[in-house]
Amino acid sequence: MITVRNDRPLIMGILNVTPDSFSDGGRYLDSVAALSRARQMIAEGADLIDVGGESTRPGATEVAPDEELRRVIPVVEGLASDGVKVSVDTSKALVAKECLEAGAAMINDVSAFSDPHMAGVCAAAKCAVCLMHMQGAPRTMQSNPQYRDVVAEVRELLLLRARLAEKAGVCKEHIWLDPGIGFGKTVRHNLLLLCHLDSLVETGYPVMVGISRKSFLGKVATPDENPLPLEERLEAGLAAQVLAQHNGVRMVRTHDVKASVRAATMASAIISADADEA
Ligand code: HH2
Repeated sequence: MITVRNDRPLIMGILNVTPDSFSDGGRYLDSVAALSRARQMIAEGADLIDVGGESTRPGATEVAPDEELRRVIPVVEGLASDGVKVSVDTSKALVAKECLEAGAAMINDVSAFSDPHMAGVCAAAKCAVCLMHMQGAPRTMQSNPQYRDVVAEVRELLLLRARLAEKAGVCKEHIWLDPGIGFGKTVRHNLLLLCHLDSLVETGYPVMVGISRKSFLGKVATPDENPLPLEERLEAGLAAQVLAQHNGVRMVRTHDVKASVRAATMASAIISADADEA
């Protein structure tokens, strides 16, 4: 069971067991290195670890289920046996099923249950689920994303998928929504979604967000026309994270656990200062 924290948003540490993820691709392909990275993130304060065996970065190509399983299962088993809460970043029901049997507590689906078997698998396992919004598919999603009203459309699609999940037997309390920053969105779409997170929070489902190291940070926070490289995006990411927290987000997906925990704890102390006084 993944339960929200009252003191600060949950911090989900990212662990990509892939050769091609945009930030940590190729670093944790070996399960010993992956487990050691996960344990480091837990020591830094991560509440759960999101294990991914398929990159969803713009332009990424699909991975066969067997290969995805070969990458993630040893890591899921290792972490679950340590008592760590594990989420698996997958859009395939087959992969989700085996990971849940291996001890995963959450399925993080960037396609919001596009696989028709996913809802049934998650309902049977009584696991937490994240339904994330994406326009198009990773290979082409950044070519020319268009919306009439990005905030309303993202909310509409996620609510539809959440209701379908509930109909298939997933408990309402287990469903998280995520606007999918960078998934078929321009810089302006990302900013609008972050500015209007309340429109998702109002739905009553807990909301999570993944901002960490994404390219829009480098495009917005640069002092000139050259986007900031990956390793220079931390401050911009933390600013966005803190505002997301202020707007009601209950979980943050991040590569930089130590910094995210500290920023969230500080923001939380300010947000709740009046309540603490009473
Ligand atoms: N972003 C990425 C992957 N999974 N899941 C959710 N719920 N929200 C996100 O914003 C999100 C996600 C992309 O980041 P990353 O895992 O670092 O890269 P890659 O997809 O290349 O593995």
